[in-house]
Amino acid sequence: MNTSTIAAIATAPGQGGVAIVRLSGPEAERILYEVFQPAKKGATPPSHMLTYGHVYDGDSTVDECMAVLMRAPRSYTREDVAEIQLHGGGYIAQRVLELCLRHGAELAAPGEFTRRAFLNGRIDLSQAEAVMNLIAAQGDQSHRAAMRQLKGGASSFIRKAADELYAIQAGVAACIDYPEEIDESEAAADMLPRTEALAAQIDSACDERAARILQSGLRVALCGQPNVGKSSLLNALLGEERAIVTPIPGTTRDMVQGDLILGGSVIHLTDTAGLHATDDPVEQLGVARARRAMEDADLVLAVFDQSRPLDADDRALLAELQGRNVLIVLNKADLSPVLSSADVTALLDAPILTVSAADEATLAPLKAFLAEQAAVSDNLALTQPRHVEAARRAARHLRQAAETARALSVDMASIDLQAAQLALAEITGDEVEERLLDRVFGMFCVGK
Ligand SMILES: Nc1nc2c(ncn2[C@@H]2O[C@H](COP(=O)(O)OP(=O)(O)O)[C@@H](O)[C@H]2O)c(=O)[nH]1
Ligand SMILES: [Mg+2]
Repeated sequence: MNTSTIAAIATAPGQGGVAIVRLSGPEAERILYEVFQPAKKGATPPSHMLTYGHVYDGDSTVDECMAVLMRAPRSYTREDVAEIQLHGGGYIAQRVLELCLRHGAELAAPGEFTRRAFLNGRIDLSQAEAVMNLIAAQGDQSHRAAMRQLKGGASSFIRKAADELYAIQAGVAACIDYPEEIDESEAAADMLPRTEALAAQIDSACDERAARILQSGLRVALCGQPNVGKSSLLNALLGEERAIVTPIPGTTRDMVQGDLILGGSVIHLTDTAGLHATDDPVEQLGVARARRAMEDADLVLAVFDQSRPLDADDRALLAELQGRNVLIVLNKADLSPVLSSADVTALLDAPILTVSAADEATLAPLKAFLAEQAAVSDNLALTQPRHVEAARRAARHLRQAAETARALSVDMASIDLQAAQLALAEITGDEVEERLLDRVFGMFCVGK
């Protein structure tokens, strides 16, 4: 149990309608009524009742405000929690926070309220992370995934897997403890298929690509020769003049990036300098960055000017894109065509769309394609990179256990089974080290 009472400003910095100072811990009630006086004199207000009053600092009135006390365990942290709703603005909130500290509260660390909710058993670790994901969500898709996780979607999948693993472990333990009653081959016949099936089930709940898209959006790189209209396309998709567009080849030297939301998913677009031989040292750096962006991308938009024939650089680009996830975009559809779809798809087997960056209407199929690429199944059990990594590790240990049981003996497999169990427990936080908690909660904002 925590004995300290923590305080922080829970609202974002800057001016707004309301700013909230939040307290949690055994002294929350005392500190609240040291700094806040209800307008209605008499008995202290009941728990969970929003009350009108003032914050005073000695004789001076700091603000007119509302405050609420939520007594344990019916609160976010399961401790006594108090919130003071002040007029928005940095100065008042900072001054009220300082008053709370002067009366004995300690400044909260990032994520410390949620960390207490976890340590006090109100939520598990994957749900705590869901809180952070909800705050960070930029689109409907990542919001839905975070909400599923907060409701315990990942936890219930992992708990079921852990239960099955306990049952397998119990079988192995029985074989070790009662060698006369349970013979080795009998134990193996039960343990092997169940272990392998569990590994397969865990693997199928993992999707690194989906987890990454939910976390940071679909990464799309615009590649192609100078002057084909990459920057124009970026601007047209973003609906703003983000990148500089000129008829002069080599205008874009550095990478220009922008996010847009399509079908509820975040699309992270990177415009590049394009790949071509150049003597200009600045352009060379731009080309190197373009290549890196292309390698990091989930999807490459290979842009061509359909009013020009393919040249050697175009062919080199198409060769380089072999084996990647590519959409070929033939731009400048408003000009008379020289290049046909077949000319390009003969060199690279990839989907193809014809557009004009200058004509909004032609971009609809491109937007639909991007939205489809970024869509993630709503049925995925694990949608967070940390969870997917731990689950993959658990599945590896399970397959290792099966291998050991086959090659050596069933009892030798118990070490790998235990390692798998620990990897699963990391996800829900049933088995956690302080260091893991520091890593998870360190990413939160202060006041949550
Ligand atoms: N006619 C026509 N011109 C375009 C189109 N898209 C881009 N351009 C022009 O092509 C030139 C190069 O465009 P830019 O976006 O800078 O190409 P980038 O070098 O690939 O980034 C500019 O003069 C644009 O106005 C298009 O769809 N149709
Ligand atoms: Mg450009």
